[in-house]
Amino acid sequence: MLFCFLIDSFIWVSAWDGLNVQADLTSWLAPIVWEGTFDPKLIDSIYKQQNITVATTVFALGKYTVFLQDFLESAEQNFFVGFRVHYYVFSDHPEQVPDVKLGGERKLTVMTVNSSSRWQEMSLGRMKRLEMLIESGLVNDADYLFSLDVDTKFYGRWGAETLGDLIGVIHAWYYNSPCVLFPYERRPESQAFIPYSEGDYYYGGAVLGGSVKCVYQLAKTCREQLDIDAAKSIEAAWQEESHLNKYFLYNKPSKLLSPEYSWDDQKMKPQEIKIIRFSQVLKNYAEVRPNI
Ligand code: UD2
Repeated sequence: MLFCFLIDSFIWVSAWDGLNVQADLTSWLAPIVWEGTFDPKLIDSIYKQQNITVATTVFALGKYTVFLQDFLESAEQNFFVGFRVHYYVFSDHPEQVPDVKLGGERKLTVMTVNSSSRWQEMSLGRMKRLEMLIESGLVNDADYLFSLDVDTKFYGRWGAETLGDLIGVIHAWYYNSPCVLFPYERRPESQAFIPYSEGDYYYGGAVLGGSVKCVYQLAKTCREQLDIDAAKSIEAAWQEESHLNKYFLYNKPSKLLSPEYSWDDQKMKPQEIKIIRFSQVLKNYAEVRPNI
């Protein structure tokens, strides 16, 4: 177990008794899902008996609609195959949402939203839209809800092993870093502030999920915190990802997904990562974002 603390403004990292980057339980006894920790057929069959529906939101605003085709096609090959899945695609260019052939019992609803001139707003507006989607009652038929980045692709199975009340993913770039190096928001003026003395995991903003009730609480709280920051003209270091990290620090996820579930195509696969299931694709930021 790793503890970080500050003494006389020096940062010490103690109890470095083997930072086990591949532990499969957290210190609050939540499972961390790695290849080899579950039986895919068994776990799918358990949830299939429950006849569940998985809602999945994805946001494609501005030029990010170019990522939709690969995202949806690869999801159809890998994401909850054989389950009832309902995609909600939020876009300011609904006409650019590709017509991807979906498997039986899978559907897609396009949600038209207003454009924005700043990519940061498109990214952090997701919490508010998630909150509103749940309040609208549209996802009442769903048991679980995921929100995923669109500039991504599925490369491997993603199934019922990822289900639980509150789900976060460990960020691919920080799963083997000490917590003092996590890019949490460090300014006390922000609601996302986390002092150097605290922290356990750094979670990626590309994936969040859980029961509809728990995701609602998360989205609502993060939106409220984002609004307080906005009123003070503060934007957290990593926008809503910073607020998500704050939320998960005090509202622990009931299950964590290993970085297999949110890799980055820019990052070489080290030996300890057995499989990459979902990954951020390479993108030319200058080409796809409306501002720097
Ligand atoms: C990181 C996070 C991302 C988010 C962001 C906040 C990972 C892998 N990614 O990615 O989840 O927390 O930091 O700064 O942890 N979007 C649009 N149109 C735009 C810009 C963004 O639709 O013009 C949406 C889209 O769904 C995209 C998401 O917002 O996937 C996040 O934006 P990003 O992928 O450009 O952010 P990035 O790569 O810095």
